Amino acid sequence: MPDSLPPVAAEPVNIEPPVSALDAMLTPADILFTRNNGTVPDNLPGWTLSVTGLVARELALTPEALRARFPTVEIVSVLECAGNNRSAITPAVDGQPWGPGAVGCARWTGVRLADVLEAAGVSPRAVYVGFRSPDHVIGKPGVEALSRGLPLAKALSPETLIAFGMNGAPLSALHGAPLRIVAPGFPGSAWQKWLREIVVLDREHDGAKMTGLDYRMPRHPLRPGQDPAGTEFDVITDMPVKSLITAPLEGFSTPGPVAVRGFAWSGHVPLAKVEVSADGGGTWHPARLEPGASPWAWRRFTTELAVPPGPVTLLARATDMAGKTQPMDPPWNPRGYLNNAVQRVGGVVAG
Ligand SMILES: Nc1nc2c(c(=O)[nH]1)N[C@H]1C(S)=C(S)[C@@H](COP(=O)(O)O)O[C@H]1N2
Ligand SMILES: [Mo]
Repeated sequence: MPDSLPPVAAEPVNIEPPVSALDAMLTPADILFTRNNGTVPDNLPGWTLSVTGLVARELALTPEALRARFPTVEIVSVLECAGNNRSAITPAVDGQPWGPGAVGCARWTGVRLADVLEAAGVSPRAVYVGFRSPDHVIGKPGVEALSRGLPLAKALSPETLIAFGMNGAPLSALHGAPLRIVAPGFPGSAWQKWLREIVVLDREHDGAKMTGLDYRMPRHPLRPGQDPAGTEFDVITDMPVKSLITAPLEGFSTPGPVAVRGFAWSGHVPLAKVEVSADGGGTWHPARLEPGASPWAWRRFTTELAVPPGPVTLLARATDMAGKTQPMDPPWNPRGYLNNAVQRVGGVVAG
């Protein structure tokens, strides 16, 4: 990774770019945030992907055999960590203290997970697929770092890939080479990297970080700071509507009118609109919304705001087709997931 992207924690490797680096339709591989719950497996010889569990025919495929056997598809999709912008949540919560940059959008190349599952012959009893990888907890060889999965319906959905490429190049080690899951609309945690095993199951997978408070949301809202004991949690299966102002940047100084731009995206419910405010949310102005490269890609928004000279805070608010909109303040939960609160960018309009 470039020296310009400082790790927010030394070990495991977790790296977040500044918002200024995210102002591109496709996020370059060395700019995209990286999240690793344990070690980063690299250059492992003789990689084989196995498909086992409730299948008619078990499969064992090298990455080359996978590419030769199934059609190659490409999809542009946002990848966002469920904990993106967790650091803005109060009272503070445990977890990687991400700012707003644990998100990006890339072109992913791979094969459909559905095609591979079809070749294996999924049993009618199957409801879930589990994933396994060789990364382990730092200092604890043999202890799985992360073993996530997908509901069968999402595993069979055409946008869900086993990817080997990103932005036209082979996947890098940090982004999951040789094979990773791409699950558009799901949180980054479901995008299993260094994929080596797919297990077809008749119940929700219970691998590392599938249970307890990990990547799960309370079924009913909690008060900020509330003890979650006795609360039921569900695996996160959809990402909320959200926007990111990429220009101007915090601390800007510019003459008016102020040109505002950024990106907006949502999970499984398509995006409807983006609005921008320069008066703390009193009035909202519609932004132009450009088409996305795919239904799963982020979309550029732009607008110019006539703002009187002086200090100003810019806000952007996206709304999805179901009418859900970004809240003004972060919703609280014990691990600080799914913070899609309206972002605030402060600066000065010169007279
Ligand atoms: N095997 C494995 N896969 C993983 C992880 C991990 O720790 N181990 N982290 C997950 C999480 S929490 C996120 S947000 C994404 C990040 O993908 P990236 O590093 O390519 O940005 O990978 C996911 N896949
Ligand atoms: Mo994540």
